[in-house]
Amino acid sequence: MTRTWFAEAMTAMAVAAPLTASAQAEMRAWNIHPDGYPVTVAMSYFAELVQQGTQGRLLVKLYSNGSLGDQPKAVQMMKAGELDLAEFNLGPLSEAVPSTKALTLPFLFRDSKHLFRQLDGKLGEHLEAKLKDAGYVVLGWYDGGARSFYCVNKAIHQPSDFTGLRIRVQQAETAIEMVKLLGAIPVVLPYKEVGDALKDGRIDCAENNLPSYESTGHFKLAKYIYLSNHTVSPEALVISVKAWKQLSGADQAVFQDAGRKSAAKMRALWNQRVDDARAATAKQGSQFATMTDHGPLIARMRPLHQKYINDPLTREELFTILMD
Ligand code: BDP
Repeated sequence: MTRTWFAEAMTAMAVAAPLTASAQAEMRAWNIHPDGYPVTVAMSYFAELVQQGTQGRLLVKLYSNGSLGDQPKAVQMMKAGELDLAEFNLGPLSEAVPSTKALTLPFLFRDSKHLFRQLDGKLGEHLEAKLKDAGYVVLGWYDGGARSFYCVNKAIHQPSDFTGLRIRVQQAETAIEMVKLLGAIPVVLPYKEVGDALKDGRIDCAENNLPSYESTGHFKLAKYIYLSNHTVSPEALVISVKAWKQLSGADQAVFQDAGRKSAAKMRALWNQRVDDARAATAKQGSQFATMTDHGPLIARMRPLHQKYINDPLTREELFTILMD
């Protein structure tokens, strides 16, 4: 695949003449979710705001539903200059930016409110600087939801029920370690393969937030859900530093403003979507077990928490969060 139309247009303009009022460039944006999902709605809104704010000079074309591939593929494409923007989950993204791993630890944030109180302040600025060094400019922090486990054949009620289960996780060290500490077997799989793996028995369980549990149809395959809410971490709307540098200062301001507004929209849509997903899946047979005592599960995570407290790359972030 060649570089994006945007990159070509910008390079040509730099050589030829300043950007004229009528010149138009298209930017490519990646997203894993389907139409109607809060992330997709918010990204479409972002695209609209960019188009308005640049008087139609810059168009953001949204490739949703993972039509360009999974997140690891999108990361590669962004590096190669084949993608300009994306909405990334921090789990896999943090593999490229280790200091952001702190935010992907299980049982760190109580809920999204707790998360965003931190992320919309100094901690967010700090992480944004790290992500920028790694090639990503954060335009908005989206809600990644609270993730819980769901299984095909077995209802989970307590930590010992996890023993020996094969659980799909994202390509993220903290998720892999978490599952090991539960006495289960982590199976790393791309998001789009989880449904088939639940069907053909490659995995017994997966973990995700309720809107994804519903939108992927996993609820039809794995009806036993254990509301552990173990991970509450963000997702980020990012633009590659490469594309960012090709924007004028005025256009960068348009993108930043559009990013902020799209994040506000996404977060506003999210909680309702969680409630709706729970009601819809329960109606179709999903069985929800609530975790009454978080203590035993948190106790199992101690080595993981300890590791990140000891690691100079994540210690500062963790202390900032824990002191809140
Ligand atoms: C969803 C996230 C998406 C991840 C997916 C996963 O929104 O970015 O790719 O989980 O588990 O909740 O891979």
